[in-house]
Formats: sequence, C-alpha cells, structure tokens
Amino acid sequence: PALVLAVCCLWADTAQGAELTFSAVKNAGDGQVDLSLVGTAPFVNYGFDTFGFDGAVPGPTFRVKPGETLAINFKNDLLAANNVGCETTAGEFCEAATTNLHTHGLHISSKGVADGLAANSDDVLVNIAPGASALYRFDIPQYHMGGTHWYHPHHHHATALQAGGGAAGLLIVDDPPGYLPTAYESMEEKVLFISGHNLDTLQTMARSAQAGVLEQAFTTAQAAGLPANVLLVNGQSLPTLTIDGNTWYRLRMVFAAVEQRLQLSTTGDARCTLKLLAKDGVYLETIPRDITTIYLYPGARADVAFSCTCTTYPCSGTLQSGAGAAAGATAGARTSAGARRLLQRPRPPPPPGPGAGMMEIDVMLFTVNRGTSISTPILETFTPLR
Ligand SMILES: [Cu+2]
Repeated sequence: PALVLAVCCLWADTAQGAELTFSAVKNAGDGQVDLSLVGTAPFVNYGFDTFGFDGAVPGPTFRVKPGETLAINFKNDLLAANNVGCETTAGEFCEAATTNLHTHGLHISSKGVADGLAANSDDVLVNIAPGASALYRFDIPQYHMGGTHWYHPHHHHATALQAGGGAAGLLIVDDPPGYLPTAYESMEEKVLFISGHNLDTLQTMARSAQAGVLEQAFTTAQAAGLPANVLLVNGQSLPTLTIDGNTWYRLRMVFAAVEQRLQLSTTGDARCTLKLLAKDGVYLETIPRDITTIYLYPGARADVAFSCTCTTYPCSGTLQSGAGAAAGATAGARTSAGARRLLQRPRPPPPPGPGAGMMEIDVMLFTVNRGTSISTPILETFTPLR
C-alpha cells in the first residue's frame, strides 16, 4: 500500500500526462511589446520559484517576419538585494540580478546603445541593473531565412543561472508566404520548448552567486522525493500532445539547457514518421530528410515534420531520449559515401565532465486520433532558396 501511495502522489504532484499547452504568441508586426524578467516564476509545482520571463517558464513566443523589427521594452524585475558583486562571491557566479537579452540564432547586429544606437540589438555586454528597463530593437534583415530560434539573458557570470533556471523563450522568424511548397507551408505547427534543469547544478550556482533564487532548489526536490534532473516541454513535465493520424505536423523544437543532451525517438503503438526540415534555424539544403532520431545539444533547434498512424484508433506513443535511439537511426538511414567515411573513423571518446551526458528520460506522450486524412500525404523534395 505504501508503494501505491507514493506512485499516486508523485504522479499527481507533477501533473504528468496533462495536455500540452503553449505560451502566448507575440507578433513583432503588432508593435512594441513589454517583457519582464522575474525571479518569482513557479518551478512547475516543486514549491520554489525560479527565473522566468513574464512570470513563466518558458516566456512568450515571439514571431517576426524578415524585414520587420522586434521591439521590446525590457524590464529587469529581479531584486537588487540578490545582485551580489563578482568581487564578493566565492566563485565565478555573481551579479545574479543583472541581466540583458540575447537572441540565440538570429543573424542581426550585435551592437547596442553603447555603440550609439537608440536601442539595443543583440549586444550581450549590455548590463541592465535590477529595477531598470532597456529598449531593444532587433532589426531582422529582409534576407533573413525563416527559422526556429530562442532568446535568453546573456549577462556573463549569471547566464547559466538565469537561462538554465528557466528565463528563456521561443523566437520564430516566419517564412515569407510561398517560400515553401503548400504541403510544408500548410502544416500545423507545434512548438516544443524543451528545457533541461539540473537542480543540483542550479542550486550550486545559485548558492555560489548568493542569488536568492534557486538556492534551495535541489534540497527542496530531494525532500519532496521529486526528480532533480528535470526536463520540461513548454514548462510541463511529461505532457501529452494530441494529434490527428495521417497528418503532418511541423514540430519546432528547442533544447533550452546549459548542459546535457537529448537523443529523441518515438516508441509505442503509434507508427510515426520523422522528417528533418531544419537544424538550428537553417533549412537543410534539400528537404525533407528521413530520420529516426533527433539529436539536440544545449541551445540546439530542430524543425521536424511528424506524422503518425494507428492500426486501431486512437493509439499512443512516447517521445523519449535514450541510447536506444542511436541503433534505430543507423539501421534505417541511407548512408552516403561521405557519411560512410565518417563512420569508419574511430569514435571520439564521450564528452568529459559531469552533466555532459545524454538524458535518458521520457520527454512527451502523444495520443493519435483518427482525423480526416486516410493516408499520410507525400512530402515532395524541395530545395529552399538561400
Ligand atoms: Cu544562447
């Protein structure tokens, strides 16, 4: 009976299996938006707070078209009392309440007010003190490729703590109309903002920086019997994505993390097809590419066309990260001459140091309903314009 009780309550506490939700979308074309960084965003329902934009993990999703300007009035709502200077803290982590904004992946100016601009672009050396605001204007060039990117603070000595704690969000550059063939352009998009939070690392950094936020993260999780190496999708632990069978979805995936990596594949009754469209916000030279495994390292993005069918509807599956995915990838993949040469080289040793390893974890559940399509549409081969 004790075991049953434990299973019941751990499940209930983390609300696993709940339907996947999505952050608010803010379009650059609608004008300047306000954004604030707080240290009071609830960390799932672990009972402690973390860093987050607009009070949540992840923050809002920004969408911008090539040629547009993403204008943000950014307010640092972190507490001055938590901004302990680098000459005072013991290690490399300090100034935990100083921040700025970085647009990870955009090909834009890295200049800011210090360079004489009226507002900051992607200048990671900007220091926004607790309580202060700053204006950002990210001018997206007309020639910018459409893609999946993300944003997070980049104040040195506090980046890993703030971004790793949850201060991050998705940033999408939209494809111009007609850029992709209809079969691609008409795909329903599902944003998967996958964030990794190693509470042990976060607590160590937070205590070192005397950050006020996250200093009890690991201790609290341990006391509650909750996992300390946490993976969230759109801020939820093991949510469920419900989709229609025989229908292509465009998964816009980000791995927002400062350590570890993911090796994703699907298991379950649902038979699913994965086709890679873009990596790190850049389209493949020719799309799509048949894959069985999605590799994500910290900061990486993958745009994947995803379709599932059931023998009997509805059916279900799991998107999981694990070593088993690698074998499947090799078995099914077509191997080019170049790739064969690479495969014949001796394998490099695994990455050194703690936390560099792959997370073995169930990431997301999915349920496949019958839908209206009786067969999965063929995706024509296409070479996106560069
Ligand atoms: Cu980054």
